[in-house]
Amino acid sequence: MEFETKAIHEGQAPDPQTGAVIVPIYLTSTYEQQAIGQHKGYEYSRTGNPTRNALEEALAALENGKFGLAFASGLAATTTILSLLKTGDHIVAGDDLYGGTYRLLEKVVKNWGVTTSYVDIDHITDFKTAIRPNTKLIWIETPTNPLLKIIDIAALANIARQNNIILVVDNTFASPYFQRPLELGADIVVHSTTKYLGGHSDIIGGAVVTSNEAIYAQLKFYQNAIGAIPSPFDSWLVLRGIKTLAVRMREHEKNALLLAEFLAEHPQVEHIYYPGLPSHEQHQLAQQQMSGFGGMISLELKGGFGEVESFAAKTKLFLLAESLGGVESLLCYPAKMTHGSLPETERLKRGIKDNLVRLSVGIEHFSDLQADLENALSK
Ligand code: P1T
Repeated sequence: MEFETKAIHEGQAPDPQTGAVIVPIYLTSTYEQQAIGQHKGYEYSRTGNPTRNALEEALAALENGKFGLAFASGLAATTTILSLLKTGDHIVAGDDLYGGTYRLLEKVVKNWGVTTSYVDIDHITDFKTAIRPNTKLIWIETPTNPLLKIIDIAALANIARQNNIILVVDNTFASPYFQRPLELGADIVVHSTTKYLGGHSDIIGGAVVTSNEAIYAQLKFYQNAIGAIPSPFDSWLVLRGIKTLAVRMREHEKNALLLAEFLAEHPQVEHIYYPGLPSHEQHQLAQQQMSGFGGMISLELKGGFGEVESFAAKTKLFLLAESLGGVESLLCYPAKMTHGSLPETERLKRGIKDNLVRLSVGIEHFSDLQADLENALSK
């Protein structure tokens, strides 16, 4: 089955009892048991819920994986994965990643006695050098948040396999429509479903997909034991979002490419980051491992914070807000918003400058979005 068909049908067969074409929202916390120890597969909704199960099946199908798990947020999914580690373990992470993931690693996971080394995403051999005898996990995003760097997943999967290390890829920015890390050798894929999978900026959610049965069994146990699960209603909203993922992603990308080309030529723009532009450092790699370049653009404006402030104040369609991946266009200032939890020195070391702006390009008409940016960039 092709991606578009899976998105509409996998895990979403008509309800056997009523024929309802759409998976019902099972608003129940518990299930009657026929006798002690005898039930219909459901005991308690933290452990399992039919609406969530439908979402989990759909998620697995989209990533071409065997098992899916849904969570209350992207960070809930991340925390559950990181719970696989024990005191004394070590993580190697790409240095460009969501500020909240960095905060979790440095302010929470470090307290468990699990440390993280950050490696420059541009130098894959540095990952090899950073591996220690106690390294258990490699964590990357590609494209990265917010600099949209690309890392060779297959090459990194080889390094991970040779060293018996789990490779986790946060696939939030690409979505499974444009990139499927498990096919390239990653062990676990994680998503903030808040973004493209949900697609309408109306829920917070997370997902994990893997084809490794042992990892799945552990994570399934932790999903129930830790309890960071999504509600049936939120599960249903993500499931509904998924149905239109393919058509939305095509529109996000079409608009983003045109806007990136426009911005690259604009005199007020100092630098542009979009993997779909031939000028992007890893454009060829992006072409190889992704089937499209996505809807995220970052840019550095000529000038500093003052110019960014005025730009953000002038856009009307690009709303100043955290998050991404919804149908509406958003503008974010990473230094103070998504990456505000990084100490300034760490932020600057990673190349997140004071004049960096991130755009989540929505699916409005391109000409309106271009006019909005053109107006905001005018002196
Ligand atoms: O917000 P939450 O659903 O918990 O997802 C966390 C998360 C994980 N991974 C990536 C790549 C992310 O971008 C995020 C959340 N990011 C934003 C809110 C943002 O504006 O970048």
